[in-house]
Amino acid sequence: MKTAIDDTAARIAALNGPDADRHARDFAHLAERMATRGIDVESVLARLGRLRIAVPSWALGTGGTRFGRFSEPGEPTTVFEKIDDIAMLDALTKANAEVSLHIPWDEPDDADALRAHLDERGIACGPINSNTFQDRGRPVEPRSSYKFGAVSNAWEEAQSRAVDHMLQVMTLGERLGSRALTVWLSDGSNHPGQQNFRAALDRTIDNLARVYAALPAAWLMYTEHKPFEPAFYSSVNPDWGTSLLIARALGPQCRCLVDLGHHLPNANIEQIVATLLRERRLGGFHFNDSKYGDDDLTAGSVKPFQLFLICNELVAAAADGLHADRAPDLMIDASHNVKDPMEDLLQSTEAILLAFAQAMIVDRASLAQAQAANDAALAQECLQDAFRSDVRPLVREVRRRAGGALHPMHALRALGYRATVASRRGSIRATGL
Ligand code: PSV
Ligand code: MN
Repeated sequence: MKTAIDDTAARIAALNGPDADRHARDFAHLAERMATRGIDVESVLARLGRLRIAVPSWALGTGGTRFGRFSEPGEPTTVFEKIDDIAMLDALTKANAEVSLHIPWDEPDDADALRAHLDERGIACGPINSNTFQDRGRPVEPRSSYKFGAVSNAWEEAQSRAVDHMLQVMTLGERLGSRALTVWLSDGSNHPGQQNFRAALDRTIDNLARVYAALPAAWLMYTEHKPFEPAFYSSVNPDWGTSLLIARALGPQCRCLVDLGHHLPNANIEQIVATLLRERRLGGFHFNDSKYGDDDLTAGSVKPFQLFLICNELVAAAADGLHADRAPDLMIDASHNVKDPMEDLLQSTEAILLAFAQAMIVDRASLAQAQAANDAALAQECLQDAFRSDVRPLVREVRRRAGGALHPMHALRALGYRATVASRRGSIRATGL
């Protein structure tokens, strides 16, 4: 089934052609400026080239709201087709060779066949997500339903069902080559008094400990916090502090996952990230952006400076040797209501790479000196200088050398990928989340 991306590399190279000279000039100019400032351009390019941004399997179809959903022609309907789409994204960006699967949304009938497909397409299985927030329309005994929560539910039947599911997801993940389980819980309450807060947290930790006990040695478990939705009065893991508390209670293989949309308004996410890094408990990210709540918008589209400041903490921590054993996993968690999901994922990937590139050219020695001297203006200047730099030539150069596209989104359109898959897959589909 190697149809759509067979001759992609040659076509991408051809599409790069008309802009090659201009890019070469832009890159040479930037490289020269960086060299005069004592920045090792090749080292920045190498570090940028190592970044891998996982694509969530649930974001390849159009998202939607409870008010409606408007599907795109040629949306993938199977996990195999989703992997094909990710392979195309990676052919363009050379930074997306990883999928984060959501189970049972993308549960394969045949795990070995999916593993073979992943290998053939060159896509790794990143952190795998358990889903204990939907009964998925199948008949369930009331006491086993997730209606009143999963691991925190007052009823043991629901708790056990959730634990069994997470164990099964780990078994599947092992067969697919994953090395981490991401646990986001919708558990919480909608009414004051509905839930005994302390007992709910006790049950959550006790049940997650059952899952943790089965973690393979090379695996990590990630706890993802979120303040509200779908529970609108309280969530059992509402904030980074509780997430850290759970991770600590479980053990060293448990770390916290930060979804940028899972914070109350104006939270200082970069400081949260720095604190989790300090504690060696930052497992990974779900990158997206938001204006009002958990909007799941394109990464960096609303608050690019925040994204840069977060990447700045990551780059600084890496320079200080934190998490040298295993860098935090970088994943996108977005939902596309009006855009072609693939185009949106390319835009998120671009924004994340640009923010990292900016963070990598921060003059850290000057910043440290300014901080030590309590020189607030100079410290801010160090960050602004990097943030206001146009680092697009760096990101493009990394891609060009790897055989990717100078302009991924335009290349995707020029390749006619969506039309090609629409003719094969059909034009009106109703998948998505
Ligand atoms: C919840 O809002 C979340 O951020 C979790 O990561 C879920 O797994 C994902 O979105 C999809 O619902
Ligand atoms: Mn998330």
